[in-house]
Amino acid sequence: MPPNPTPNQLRFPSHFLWGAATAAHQTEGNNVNSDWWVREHTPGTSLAEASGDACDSFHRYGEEIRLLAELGLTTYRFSIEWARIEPEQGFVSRAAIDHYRRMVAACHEAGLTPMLTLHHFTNPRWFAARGGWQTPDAPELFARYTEAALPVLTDGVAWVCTINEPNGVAGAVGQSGPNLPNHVYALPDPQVSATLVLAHRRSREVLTAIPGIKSGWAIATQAFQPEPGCEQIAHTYGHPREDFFLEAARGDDFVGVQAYTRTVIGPDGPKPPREGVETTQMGWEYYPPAVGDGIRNAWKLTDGVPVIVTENGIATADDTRRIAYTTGALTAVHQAMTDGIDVRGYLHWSALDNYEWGTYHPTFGLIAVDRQTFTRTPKPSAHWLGQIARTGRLPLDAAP
Ligand code: GCO
Repeated sequence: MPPNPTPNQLRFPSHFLWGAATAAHQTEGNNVNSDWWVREHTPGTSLAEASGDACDSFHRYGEEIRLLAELGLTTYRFSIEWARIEPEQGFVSRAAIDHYRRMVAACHEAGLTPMLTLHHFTNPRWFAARGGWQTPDAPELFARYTEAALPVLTDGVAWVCTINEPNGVAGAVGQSGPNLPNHVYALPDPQVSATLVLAHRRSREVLTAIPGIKSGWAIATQAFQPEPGCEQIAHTYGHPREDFFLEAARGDDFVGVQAYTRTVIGPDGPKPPREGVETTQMGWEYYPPAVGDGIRNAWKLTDGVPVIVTENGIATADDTRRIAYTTGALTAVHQAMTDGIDVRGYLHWSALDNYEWGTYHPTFGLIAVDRQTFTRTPKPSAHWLGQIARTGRLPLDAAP
């Protein structure tokens, strides 16, 4: 770690990846062959809004890629959509492959390092209709999709995330629904958790055969913090929801940590945010150090696999809180690195205000998107993070 220039700044290494992240379904628009599109349009759906055109990134990806590079960021994490690449089982769309190859090329032209996610929550309709992750051959089908996507990945993509938040994917099958309180993380279905681990491994077998690709998966870390005497309760609660998936990342090239808030565990399990604490548009406690907890848990449970923060951010309409939150989060990242943890990068969630799985209300973006014209407008936080990326120095004057 380079020494800190002044007490009011923290310095990051020059090779550190600085970026922002999105996911296909949340930004592309008209993802009509996906199970989420079906869910959004099923009569009586519990979702408040459908994704519709989203940010029209399917056509306008070049704008955000150019903007992120101009801001000073060096890395763009986005996902490619299985439902577009394989809209019917066994039919691989060359046009979709070409589309994603153009996105990778646009990143290279702009000087951005692309990180690609193969699966970010959405499935092709046909995959969902035949049982999704509950079928024993799902890992095989996912491996075949990984093979189909290789022409995109072999265009110079160094970082590949197989599955985004498998703990969320398995949780959605295990225990979910509108009645689950906001502070309770859904309990994954153990069978689905095991299937996802197999899918991740089969996909990595395909990827590790390609020189130059580093692969891993990205886990939702939840900073379970036991009250005194509640350590065992926290372990029992946290293991199937987080630790199981981090343990499965042992031996991977990297592990993605995604962190937003913490969950305090009392004698009766998870507790809602205390009365009066600041919460975000998601109803989550404003807690910037959460990412530090996630990094430390990942490092410990993987026996030292390099960490990349693949998502971290805040849903807020007040961009000054985004800067304050991110200052706190990056301070925690820096502290983990000072303590000897190998953290390779920080990718903010999200590059754009986008579709938050049922609603456009929470705004996570560094860049605002006009819902009528699709005009992209960087917020002050985007310029602020870009400046940190350019200089490798985090100013502490906006400390939370
Ligand atoms: C997730 C996803 C993102 C979300 C983000 C904010 O964690 O659910 O990876 O798609 O938009 O986390 O909730």
